[in-house]
Amino acid sequence: MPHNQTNRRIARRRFLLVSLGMAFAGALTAACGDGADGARSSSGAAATGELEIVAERIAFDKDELSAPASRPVRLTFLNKDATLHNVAFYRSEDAEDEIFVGEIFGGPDKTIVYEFDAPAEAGAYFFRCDIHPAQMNGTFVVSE
Ligand SMILES: [Cu+2]
Repeated sequence: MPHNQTNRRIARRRFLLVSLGMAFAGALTAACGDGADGARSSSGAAATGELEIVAERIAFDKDELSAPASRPVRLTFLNKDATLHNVAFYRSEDAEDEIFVGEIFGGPDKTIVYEFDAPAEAGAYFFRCDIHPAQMNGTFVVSE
């Protein structure tokens, strides 16, 4: 009967979804396993697009941030200064074409989490603090 067939199809699809979900969880676990020793490269790069940066005395603690193309980026930004800062990403140093402009906020010792998608094209992009562009800037490296 057609009705039974439909039910079977739905059941099958559900099974597929569950399988995919488990594969995804497995991939996440594997990715976390890579950083289990707590060691991070100076670029803050991780397979998941998890990044960290700190502002202190009108300077960032790193001049390079790396993320995989087209993946969500989650940047945890700690502002140790009372001064207003942000992290803003642009396609080039002229800062005309924005990728993501983070909210400007003041510390001291306050954290904000920025979430955005990395560009689809691999390459070297640009980031800066919009308040102190000359002192606080770096390269945003997007890899395949
Ligand atoms: Cu700043």
